Amino acid sequence: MRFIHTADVHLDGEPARLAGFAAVVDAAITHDVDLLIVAGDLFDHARVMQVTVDEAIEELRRVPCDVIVVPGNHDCMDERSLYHRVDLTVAGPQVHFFGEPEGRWHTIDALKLAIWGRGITEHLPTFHPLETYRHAHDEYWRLAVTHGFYVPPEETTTRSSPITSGEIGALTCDYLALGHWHGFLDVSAGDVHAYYSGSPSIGNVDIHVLEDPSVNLVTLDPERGVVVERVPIALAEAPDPQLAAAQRLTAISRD
Ligand SMILES: [Mn+2]
Repeated sequence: MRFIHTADVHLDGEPARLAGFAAVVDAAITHDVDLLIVAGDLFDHARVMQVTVDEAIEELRRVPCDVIVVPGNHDCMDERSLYHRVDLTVAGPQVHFFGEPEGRWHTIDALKLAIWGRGITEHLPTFHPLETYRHAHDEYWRLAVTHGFYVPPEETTTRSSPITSGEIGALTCDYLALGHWHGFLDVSAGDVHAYYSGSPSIGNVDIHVLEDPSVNLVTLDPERGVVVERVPIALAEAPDPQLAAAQRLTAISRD
């Protein structure tokens, strides 16, 4: 069984960001995967225009496999959330949205796969995305999907939605799909393969990480275990370097 993990698409009406998401969907089709995971921040903010929502739904409609979407901090499940007016599941029965405050498990029996997903309800230092994870589904491959700020071993943070290395190592899943950091990053701990995928749009890449857009292609194999490959995605149009630089400046000023 193989899946693609992406995050931090930040759709906001900017063509480069929609192109990034379209390239992710193309990759899911090309690699013929069984599942696509979007680990938060599919949208950039709660006030995106309906045309941007419709473009996202059109892309989700093209996905030929199951799709997991969890909210991030930019599209979090607070009282102003855009998900109170946007139902992504209208794109088709393949779309699974995880809006529950405590998270939930979802199983796909045909793949012997269980997915725990939880989005951000309030982006605060006191909100620990992994806090409500509970072990289940012994007999299946287990994935967890969430969004937050990674804290290495022996370190502490005052940043919002922290995910500590200790919390990752204490999970009982095979792979943890993370969003929030805009570059590829391996944060595996204990027996848990944990990764950030980075953002699929070059225009989103923050000042710390400037790299070609990619997704994580993950294979779950009974003999080889969890195999993670970082694969480049093909943008329909190469991003204009000046525009990309301007977008990076915008991203920095927003931080
Ligand atoms: Mn984020």
